[in-house]
Amino acid sequence: MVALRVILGDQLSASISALDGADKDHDIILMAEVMGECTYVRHHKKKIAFLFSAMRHFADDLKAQGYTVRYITLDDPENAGSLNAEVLRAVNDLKPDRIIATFPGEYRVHEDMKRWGDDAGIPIDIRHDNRFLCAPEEFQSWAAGRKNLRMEFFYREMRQKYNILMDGKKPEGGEWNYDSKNRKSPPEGGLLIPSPCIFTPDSMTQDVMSLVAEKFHDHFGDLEPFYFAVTREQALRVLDVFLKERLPFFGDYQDAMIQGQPWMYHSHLSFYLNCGLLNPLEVVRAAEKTYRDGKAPLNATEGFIRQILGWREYIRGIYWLKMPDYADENFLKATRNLPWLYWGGETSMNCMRQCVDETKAHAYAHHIQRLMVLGNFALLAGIDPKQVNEWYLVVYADAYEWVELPNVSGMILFADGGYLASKPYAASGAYINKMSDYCKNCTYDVKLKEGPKACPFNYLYWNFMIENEERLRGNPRLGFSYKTLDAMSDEKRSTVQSDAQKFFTQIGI
Ligand code: FAD
Ligand code: DLZ
Ligand code: SF4
Repeated sequence: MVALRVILGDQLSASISALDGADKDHDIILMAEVMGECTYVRHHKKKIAFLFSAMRHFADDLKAQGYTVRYITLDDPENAGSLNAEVLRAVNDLKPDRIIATFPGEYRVHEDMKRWGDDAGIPIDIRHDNRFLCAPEEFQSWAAGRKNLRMEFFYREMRQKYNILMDGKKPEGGEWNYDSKNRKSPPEGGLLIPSPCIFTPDSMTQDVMSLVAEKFHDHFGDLEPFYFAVTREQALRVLDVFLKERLPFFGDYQDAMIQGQPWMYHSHLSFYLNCGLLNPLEVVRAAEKTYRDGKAPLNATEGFIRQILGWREYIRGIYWLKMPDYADENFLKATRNLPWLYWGGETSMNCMRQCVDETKAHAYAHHIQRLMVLGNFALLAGIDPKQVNEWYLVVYADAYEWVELPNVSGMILFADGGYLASKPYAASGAYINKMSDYCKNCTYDVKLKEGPKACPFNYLYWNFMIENEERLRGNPRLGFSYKTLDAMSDEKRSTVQSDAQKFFTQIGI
């Protein structure tokens, strides 16, 4: 019996279920760099280089462990261009008896994968992705009968299930959530933020970089300098340095944004978690140990663990629960085009420029930049969810549809009508001014509400409330905003609308 065991680019874990029970003497592992996966959306150059290099290093590790690996490089003259075609080609060449794969991260790939067996004329075994902590079926049972899902309750169950930060049956310290102690504004005198953990590209990464520079020169984003971890050993080093240097301050400055500081006290682990170099449970347990050893406070540790044990699993649960319809949701009927400024076009909005420039340079932006600057703008400007989703999937090195789509359609755009979030995360310039130093260097004035010098977020916020009045007025959490809008004079309302229209014309949407 010979099995063809397929490992995708985001399944780079030695414990991946596709390898369970592998017979090193007979089975063959297939890994393939394919144009189809790089261009179904035109991924950021750094993201492609990162994944190809991590794939090649992982394949070498497997070979060193005695596996037979059929690794197809992008420039292989025989490369058939897609995962489907590479699986078929391998079956034709190697004549295996069956195909074994692990459940993929995207709905479109799962639809294809289900057909691999029939297309090849042999059975296929698609196994659970055991790296996640809540299986899609388990999430479905949790969600059954609930009208609105809220992460907090899901998270508490996950804490108990995995016995993380528990004191017997009670949460450690008596509270489930310490956010009231988190989220400080950046202090006036600045912060001493440690440098990120970076790596010099080895010859394998350099080969990949040349390939990416040649084949994807017209994709968005800077390829160089390249400094990501590309092996498990390096990813473990990033984790270690995070726990020592950044975790203690993670909670305090979780929502802070400082010009020229893309990395802040965040972990920068999403790249490695999402492609399999790190396992979420090992990261969560390592953070808990740091707290138990007295090396990080509870508010920071709980806040960090909640992101992985809570948000990450919850987001994935929603994706598999709601697909494929979720991708077409547009509750607010938003239809404007994504403005060119998201691709690096000129803008006078300093916050947007900083976040786009950092995204272009690093294929990374931290959560609050994605949510409250880039996302808030897309929400207030009424940008078509399809275009916003595509942008987020392209530009971040940690983006796969299972995690990108619910964050974009559910969390920032309220496109699902409130399934994931109880209200839209809409905010005026005051929020950005409170949590960042961007406004100090902006040509707009965050204190002005109208006119050409006013911060666009200020009038876009009210324009958004007016444009969506019919759909949002009934939301109890927006009661205060609609009360304020009701008290607005007709003249003020029309100034808001005309300022917004002028701004949309100016940015070409
Ligand atoms: P940290 O701030 O250090 O957080 C620790 C970990 O928690 C992250 O590595 C991540 O695994 C997890 N996490 C935190 N928040 C979320 C969340 N909302 N959803 C899922 N996991 C979370 N994350 C992605 O991994 N891929 C994406 O494509 C992605 N797209 C996003 C789009 C939008 C509009 C928003 C608002 C958020 C998105 N996120 C995405 C979530 C979050 O912004 C990133 O996980 C985080 O910025 C990654 O940086 P970090 O590793 O330094 O995170
Ligand atoms: C993102 C990505 C890219 C850019 N390239 C490849 C590739 O060439 N080969 C591969 O197996 N996987 C790649 N990936 C990751 C896949 O897109 C990912 O496995 C699916 O989207 C499922 O999550
Ligand atoms: Fe952004 Fe407005 Fe502040 Fe300028 S003034 S940085 S546009 S929030």
